[in-house]
Amino acid sequence: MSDLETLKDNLLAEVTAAGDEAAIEAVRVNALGKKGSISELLKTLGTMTPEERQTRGAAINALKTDIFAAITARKSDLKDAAIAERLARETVDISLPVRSSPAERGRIHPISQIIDEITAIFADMGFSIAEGPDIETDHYNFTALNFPEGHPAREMHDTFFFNPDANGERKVLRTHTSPVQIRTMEASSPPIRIIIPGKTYRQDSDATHSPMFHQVEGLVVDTKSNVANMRWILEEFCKTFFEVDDVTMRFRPSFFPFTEPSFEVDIQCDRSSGPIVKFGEGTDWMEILGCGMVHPNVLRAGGLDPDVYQGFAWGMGLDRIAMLKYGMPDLRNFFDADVRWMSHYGFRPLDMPTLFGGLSA
Ligand code: 2U9
Repeated sequence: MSDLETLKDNLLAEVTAAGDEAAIEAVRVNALGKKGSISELLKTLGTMTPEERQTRGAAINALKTDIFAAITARKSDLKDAAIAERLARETVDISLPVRSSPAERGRIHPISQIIDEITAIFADMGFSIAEGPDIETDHYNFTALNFPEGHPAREMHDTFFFNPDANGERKVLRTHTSPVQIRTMEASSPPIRIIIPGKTYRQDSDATHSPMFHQVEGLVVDTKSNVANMRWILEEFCKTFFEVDDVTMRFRPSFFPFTEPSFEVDIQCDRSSGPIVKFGEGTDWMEILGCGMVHPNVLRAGGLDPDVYQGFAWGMGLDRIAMLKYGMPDLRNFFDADVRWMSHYGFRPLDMPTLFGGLSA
């Protein structure tokens, strides 16, 4: 047997033995690659006499053609076999139930839901949302809001103070969202209609108080804003928020440094049937917010002339309102990040509160 016939038999045996696509590729490289056995033989063609080239040269080329055809055929068979094997392995049981999507399993925190509900109501009345920093200067948190230096009301807020910076300035965790109203007055001009939902901080912790809590405040500034406008807005808000046709509200005189006159507002309700309070009926009263006409000093601090503009503002703690509306007994659960609590009290992410769809439907 000639050397070419021996080589051909060996290579065909290797082709037959190749069990997968990687193995047949290795056979191809060994035979037909740059330094492959057949390629090396082809290189000798240049050194042959014309007679040799006619016999041995033709035999080498025939060998190359046969081996190339054998490799190509085996490659195709192995590829088909790999696909067939994968199809057999990767079966799908179409009778299995569909796995629920994260959008279906996840829940919206009741506080986020309450904020979405309140912003939907005020957006419908033409209000926009304003935001500001949680870490505030003493100026925006107190001085601009008519809390004079050394005034006892500063102490009433149980403020978290930062250590003084290089200039001796002591920043605070904002004790209310009111600094955002000052920043908005400075940055824009009336008419202003904003609501400010956000986190606020005071040193207080029990079943109904958390050191981080949530507020929504509102501010309207125009040339003729008055207490009657404020009362209408707050009544409309309460009717929509508590999802009742009518509410009876009581405005009691109060004191806040940033408003004059100031009021605390109670809403008539029925507390006789457990933790879920019924609104729009009953003979009990529940305090739900504070409000008042913006103090002239506060308008001035915001860069507005109190002889031209007047405004009204209100503030409401969100955590207690959420507890009341949805019957949650302990505020501390809000911040435990307990999945079981969330799956019970949380809201479905696609059930966005809208006025036309029903707020908490
Ligand atoms: C500016 C001017 C006036 C916001 C107001 C209240 C009354 C109020 C409390 C309710 C419960 C805070 O969460 S709570 O403890 N807030 O009673 N807030 S008037 O008045 C402003 C705000 C900003 C420039």
